[in-house]
Amino acid sequence: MVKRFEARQSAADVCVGGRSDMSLEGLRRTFREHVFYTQGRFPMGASRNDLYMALAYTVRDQLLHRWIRTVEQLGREDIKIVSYLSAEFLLGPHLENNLINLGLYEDVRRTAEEEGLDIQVLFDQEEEPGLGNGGLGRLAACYLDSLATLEIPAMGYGIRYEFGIFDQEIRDGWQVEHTDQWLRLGNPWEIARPEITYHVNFGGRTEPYEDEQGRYRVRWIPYRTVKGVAYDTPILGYRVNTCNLLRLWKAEAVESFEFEAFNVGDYYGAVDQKIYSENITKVLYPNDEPIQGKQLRLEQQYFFVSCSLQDMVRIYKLLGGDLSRFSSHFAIQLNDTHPAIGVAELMRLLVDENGMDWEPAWEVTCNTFGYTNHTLLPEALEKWPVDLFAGLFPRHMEIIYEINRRFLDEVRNRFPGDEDRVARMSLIDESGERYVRMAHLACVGSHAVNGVAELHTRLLKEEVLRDFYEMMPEKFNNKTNGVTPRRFVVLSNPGLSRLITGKIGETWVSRPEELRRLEKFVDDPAFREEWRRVKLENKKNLARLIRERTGIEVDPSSMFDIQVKRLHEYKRQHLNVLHIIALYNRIKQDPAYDVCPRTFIFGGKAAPGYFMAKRIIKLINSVADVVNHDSDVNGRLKVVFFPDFNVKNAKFIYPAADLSEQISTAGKEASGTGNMKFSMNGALTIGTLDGANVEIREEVGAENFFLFGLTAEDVTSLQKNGYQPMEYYRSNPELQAVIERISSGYFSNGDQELFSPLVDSLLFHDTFMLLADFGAYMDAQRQVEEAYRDQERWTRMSILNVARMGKFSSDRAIREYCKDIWKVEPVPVTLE
Ligand code: Z57
Repeated sequence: MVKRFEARQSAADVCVGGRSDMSLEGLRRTFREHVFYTQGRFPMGASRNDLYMALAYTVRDQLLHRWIRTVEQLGREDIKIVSYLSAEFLLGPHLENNLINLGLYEDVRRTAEEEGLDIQVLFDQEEEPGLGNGGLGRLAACYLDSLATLEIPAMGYGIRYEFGIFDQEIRDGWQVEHTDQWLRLGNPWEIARPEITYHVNFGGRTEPYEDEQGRYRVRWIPYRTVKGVAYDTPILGYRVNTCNLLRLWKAEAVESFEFEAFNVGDYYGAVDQKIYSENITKVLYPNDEPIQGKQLRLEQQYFFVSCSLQDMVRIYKLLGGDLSRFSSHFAIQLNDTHPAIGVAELMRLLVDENGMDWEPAWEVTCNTFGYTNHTLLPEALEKWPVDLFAGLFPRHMEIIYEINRRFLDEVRNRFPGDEDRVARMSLIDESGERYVRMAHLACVGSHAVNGVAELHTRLLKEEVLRDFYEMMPEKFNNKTNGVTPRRFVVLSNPGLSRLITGKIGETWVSRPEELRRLEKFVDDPAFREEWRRVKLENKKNLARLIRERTGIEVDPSSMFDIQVKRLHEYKRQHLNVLHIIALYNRIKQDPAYDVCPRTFIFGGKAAPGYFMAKRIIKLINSVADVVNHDSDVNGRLKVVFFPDFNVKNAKFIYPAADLSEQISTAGKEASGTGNMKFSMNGALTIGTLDGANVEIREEVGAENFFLFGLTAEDVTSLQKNGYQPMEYYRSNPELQAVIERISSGYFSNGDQELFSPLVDSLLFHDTFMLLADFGAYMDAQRQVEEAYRDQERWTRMSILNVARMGKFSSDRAIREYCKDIWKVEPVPVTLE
């Protein structure tokens, strides 16, 4: 496959090319060496994977110098390091992203071409590390990208799941899950650090004792011990030398000679122990929302948090630091409550393991932690049964009781006689079975608490964390989410990136406020023409992929109306389906009905145990089967469920969208980040006043956004006054006809049972108020249609969306975290 080699310097592409510190000839030589020395192949015998691996190692070599220089900086005592603790990091493929950030994309593409290789084929070979479920995990990945780009010394800490989020197949319209095997062919992006290990304890009991100074102390006598091993992945910033580190922990059994001491001669006991230990990091829980009381999940959380905190304490001690000043060297962010046990663990490390007194240790702890909340759904707030918690972590349980005792004293001081408030705020829920409330622990143990969009933060203050806000308002702040324009525009949408760069230069990639300069071109018909050409090209690419993955033919000149995100009732994919059926009914009633040709595209995974979500997937596919083959429709409407939506596929989906569906029940979606990815790629949004939609609409202008539906306040008051979905049903004949289509069995070969759980839930409960919003949604869709028919108008709106989305860069979000919460400054890295 490798044909010829001549050194030739390529002209740097304006957008994805750029400078490099290696000649083309050097790249070519390194690549060939990796084919031979790393993969053990002659060029002719190299498989596609060998070639991918060789290229990945070639690129990784380019990162290492920067990485080592960055890690050296982390060892300076005069700098402060951000530690981002997250149970999920949904990184997506590394190769293309690293090439863009290095500025080597164009050089490497040409070098590959000269070797007779299509670089896209090599990109395709990379299995993405799917170490996350959805928004929360992807946000963590965007934040790592921005931290490095802004030259902030930072570490990500998490779990090296052997099996990430499952692969989704659609079989007969149903979701079928397959275990992910991202490590099967090896992972060239990680470096194992077998010498960086920590012991993590579980179970057992505690015991008081007196130390040398005669002070009262407690020691933990655990029942079992697991070893955590570090695996490091370099995270390079965009066109900078900062290359931070993502450290993921793998669980292993402690060395066998050590547990021989525990279980004398019990070989099979030792084998069981080994299997049991390695279980901890086997698999990601595939649930985007709550996981009820699964012991292994709690073990995962403590496992990675304990390893990470021990690592920070070790690094800090290497600097000769005095632990009372720990918080001036580390700012730790808790990505949701999953790592919140860290508050108790840091206290244990400081007090039990390092002999600090409680009060100074508590001050260090509070100054170190910040907590980000990501949900308003009450059922998603994590809590653990006290028995389970105390059984696994007897010492942490005691520490939490002590934190609680002191905290509730303060509450009583501030609000004398208000025992209801004390019960509401307690770290322990004692209203029935006793639970540890992780969000309360996180709030009390952090100096900063933030929501992820303005509306979300306001609702946190008013509802979910209201008591905490009343007592400590100074802790609360908003940090509206953002996404990285590197992956979601430059990498995903090279056509649009080139068009933009041709007009305003390439600085927008790091400073997307500059996209505003596109506004002055909205009146240029030639520019609008170009803009449409780019979109059409992206739609053709997606159409090709849809044909490959589903066999469905879609028309790239139809409106691409897309909803991709985890399947959840609050996100209301089924409201979108109701609209499709309504249009279908209009056509059936009058085949001459002038419908705007549309392709409805859905994608997203359902938690394997989430019955309703899986039924919604089946409904989408059943409606697709009927609509796509109906001769009255005659191809004017197409419905597609794109299987296995993930970061890799997302690259083809966001850039191809005309319309972005952001239709959650107001007050339920904390922020949303897909909404930002769509709009940055020139899609217009149809959406509710929920999460960051509110701010997107403010930025792009109300006239460039299709708003509909109840407000969060409307939702609350409707609920309070006894919401009756039947009233909406009775007063809307079109809605009745839509529901009738489903319940009659029209989409299920006459089976009236298949969708009855969905229909009944809508008619009799409708927790997420689809029926209340149906009419408004239909009206807004009518406006969408009208706007789309006027392509010049639509293009203007699309351009203005892109031009005004600068705020939603994760760089802006990270700058705010740095200034308001972490108090950290950039530390540029030099290579010499
Ligand atoms: C998750 O992906 C999110 C919240 C959660 O509590 C869990 Br668990 C997983 C999402 C929110 O639903 C989105 O609205 C938000 O944009 C995202 O987190 C990032 O903040």
